[in-house]
Amino acid sequence: MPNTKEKTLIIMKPDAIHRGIVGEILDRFEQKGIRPVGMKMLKMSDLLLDKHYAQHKGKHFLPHLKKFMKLLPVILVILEGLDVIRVVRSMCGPTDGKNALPGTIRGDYGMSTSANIIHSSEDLKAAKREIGIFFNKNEIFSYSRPDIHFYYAEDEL
Ligand code: FUP
Repeated sequence: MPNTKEKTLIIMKPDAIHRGIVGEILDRFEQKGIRPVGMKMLKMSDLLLDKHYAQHKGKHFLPHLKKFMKLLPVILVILEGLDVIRVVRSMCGPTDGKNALPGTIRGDYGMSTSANIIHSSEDLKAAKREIGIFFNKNEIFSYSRPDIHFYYAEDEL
């Protein structure tokens, strides 16, 4: 059964805020037919970053990455849609902006590995874990767009 309610987390990083491309990034997802169902702006703390980047504990780049992630507030958005985790990752492009193809967010805006504009959850387990770090249940909304039948065929819903 197709799950049009699959959720992923994106984080628009300090470089996205600094460069004023938050609206443009969100626009890409909305145009694609992906729904934002939760959104907040916050300043990252060491506690939040240690939880979020738990799998990178001990890696040489983590101190630099944490410093970068605390430069400015970030914007977190929960996105929802069919196969949204995979689709959003492909729209973001690979980690290093230098390797990301034009047309992807990192490919269009970035030249770096750590200052790479946007984070998106890697898989279902990561999405659930990351959403749980930053959002309470009552901060996640449910609605459908009236044009949903023009984004998905009948047999995909
Ligand atoms: P991604 O899933 O594409 O965000 O990339 P990773 O989970 O591999 O990396 C998580 C974060 O660590 C990214 F923001 C990039 C950063 N990173 C570095 O800064 N240096 C590295 O060598 C690898 C990753």
